[in-house]
Amino acid sequence: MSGLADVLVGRLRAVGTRALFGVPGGGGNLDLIEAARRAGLPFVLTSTETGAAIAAMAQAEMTGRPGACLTTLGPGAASVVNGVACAYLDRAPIAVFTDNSPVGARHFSHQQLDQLAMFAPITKWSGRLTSGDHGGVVARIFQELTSLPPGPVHIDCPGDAWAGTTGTTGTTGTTGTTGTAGSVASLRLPSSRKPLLLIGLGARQAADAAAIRHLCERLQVPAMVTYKAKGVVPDAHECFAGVFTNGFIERTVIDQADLIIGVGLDPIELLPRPWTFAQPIVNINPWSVPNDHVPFAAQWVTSVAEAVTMIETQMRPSEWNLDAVRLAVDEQRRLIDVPSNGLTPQRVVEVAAHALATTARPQATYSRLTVDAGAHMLPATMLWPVAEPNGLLISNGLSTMGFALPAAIGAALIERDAATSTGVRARPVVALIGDGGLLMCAGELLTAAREKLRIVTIVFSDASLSLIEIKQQARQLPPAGVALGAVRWAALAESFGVAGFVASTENELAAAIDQAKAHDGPSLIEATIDRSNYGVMLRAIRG
Ligand SMILES: Cc1ncc(C[n+]2csc(CCOP(=O)(O)OP(=O)(O)O)c2C)c(N)n1
Ligand SMILES: [Mg+2]
Repeated sequence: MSGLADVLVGRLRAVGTRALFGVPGGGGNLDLIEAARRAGLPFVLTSTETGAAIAAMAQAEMTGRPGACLTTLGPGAASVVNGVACAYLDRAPIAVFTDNSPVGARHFSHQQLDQLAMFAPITKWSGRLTSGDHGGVVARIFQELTSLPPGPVHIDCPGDAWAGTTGTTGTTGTTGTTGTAGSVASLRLPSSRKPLLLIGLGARQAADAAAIRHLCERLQVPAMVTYKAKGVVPDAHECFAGVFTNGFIERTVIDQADLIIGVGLDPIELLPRPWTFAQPIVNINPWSVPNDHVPFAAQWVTSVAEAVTMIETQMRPSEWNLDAVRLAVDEQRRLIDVPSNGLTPQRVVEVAAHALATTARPQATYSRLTVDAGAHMLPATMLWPVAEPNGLLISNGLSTMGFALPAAIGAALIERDAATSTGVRARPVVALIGDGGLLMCAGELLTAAREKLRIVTIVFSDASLSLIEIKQQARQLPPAGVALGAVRWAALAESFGVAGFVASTENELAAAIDQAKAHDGPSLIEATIDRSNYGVMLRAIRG
C-alpha cells in the first residue's frame, strides 16, 4: 500500500520521466516533492512555472518520454499557462500537477480560479484527482500522456485528494494512436519523377530518421525539414534541401518537385499563409492532422519508419540533380548574409556553430541548440547545422519567447545524466536568445547556476524587440513599443553566479566561446550585434 503521491511518482518513473520541475506551493505539491525524493526522481526548482513546463517539454522532446512539472494553486496555475500552451502547440507530452484547495473549502474565494476550465483548451485532458478511488483517474492520466498526438495533461490536485492510501493503481496506460491507424500495406504513392520530402515534427524518432535517410540516399530524393525536424536529415547530408516554413526562400526548390510527400508534417508548424503549391501532397504521420490548411490528397496515420520503408519499395530513383539542390541551399545562405557595419547576427550564429555545432565532429562533442523567438531565430535556424533529431529545440507551434533558456535547462540535465553514467564531461547546450526573450526568463540563469549546468547562453543584445521593429518598418510605421534599452547582461549573469562575457566583434566572440566551453558551469555571452540587416533578411526568407 502506498500513498497517492507515491503512486503518481512511481508511474512517472515507469514511463521514463526524468525530473519534476516547478515552483512549489504549500499543499499537495509537498507530497509530490517528497514522493519524488523517495523515488529518486529529481525535483528541480525553477524561477517561473512556465520555465518549469518548458524545461519539462524539452526533456519530453529529447527522450520521447513524458516530462513533468507542478505548481501551486491560483497564481502558480495561472503562471504555468504559457508553458503548457507551448507543450500543447508544440506537441510535447508533459504532466502538469496543480495544487488546489480541498473540495470542502471551495466557499473561500481567495486564490480560487476554475483551474479545470483554464487548462481545458490547452491540454489533451484536464482532470482532477479525487479523495476516493484514484485508480480510474491515474489510468486516464497515463493513457493520455502516452497516446498520440503527444500533448500536455493537467492534473488538478485538491488538498483532500492526498489523504489515506490506495492499493489501486488503475489499469496500465497504453501507448497507441488516435484516429484510424491505416495499414501500411494500403499505401499507394502517386508515381513521380521528382518527389520532395517535407519532414516535420512527427518524424523525430531515431527509427524515423534512419528510414528517411535510407530512402533519400538510395533513391536520391531531397528532403526539406521544418525547424523542429532539423537534424532528421542533417544539414550536411547530400539530400538536405533546406528549411521549410511555408515561406518564400524555399520556393525555388519546391517548385521543381512534381510530388510532395509530407513525413511527420503537422501544419501547426507552418507560417499562417495559404498553401500555394500546385503539386499533389500526401502525408505520413503518427496522428491525423487537419486538411484545411494543407490540402493533403491522402494521409496515412501510421508509424513513420514503417511507412517510409514501405513507400521506398514503390519508388524509382528520382530524376533530381542533388548538386543543383545543394547550390540552391547555398544560395539561400548567401541571400541572408546581408552585410552591416558591426557584428552581424548571422556571423554570431556561424562563429558559434563553428566552435560548437555538429559538423564533422564526433558525437561526444556535439552541442545541442535551443533557439528563442525573434529575429535572431532567422539566421539561427538556417545556419546552425544539426545532425540528429531534436539537436535543435525550438518552440514553433506556439513560437513563444522565453523558451530557449528553460529548454536548455531541461536538456542540460539530461546531458549531465548521460555524461555521469559514461564518465565523460557533459556536452554543453547552447541557448540562442534575444534580449527581449531573456528578459522574460532571466531568472532561470539562477536555476542553471544552482544546478551547475553546462549551458552557453548567447544573447543577441540589440536593445530592441527587433522582429517587431522590422515588421513596423515594413508597414512604414514609426518605431513604438519596441525599444528595450540596454542591459549589462554579462554583469547580470555574474550576479547569478553565471560566468559572463562580452563580445562586439567576431574575434571577441570566438574568444568568449572558447572560455565558455572551458567553463564547467553555465556561462553567458553578451553579443552586441548590429540589427540593421534583419529587415532585408526577413524579406529574403519570407518574401
Ligand atoms: C511570449 C511572447 N510574447 C510576444 C511575442 C511576439 N514576439 C515575437 S518575436 C518578438 C520580439 C523578440 O525580441 P527579442 O527577444 O529581443 O529578439 P529579437 O527579435 O530582437 O532578435 C516578440 C515581441 C512572442 N512570440 N512570445
Ligand atoms: Mg532583441
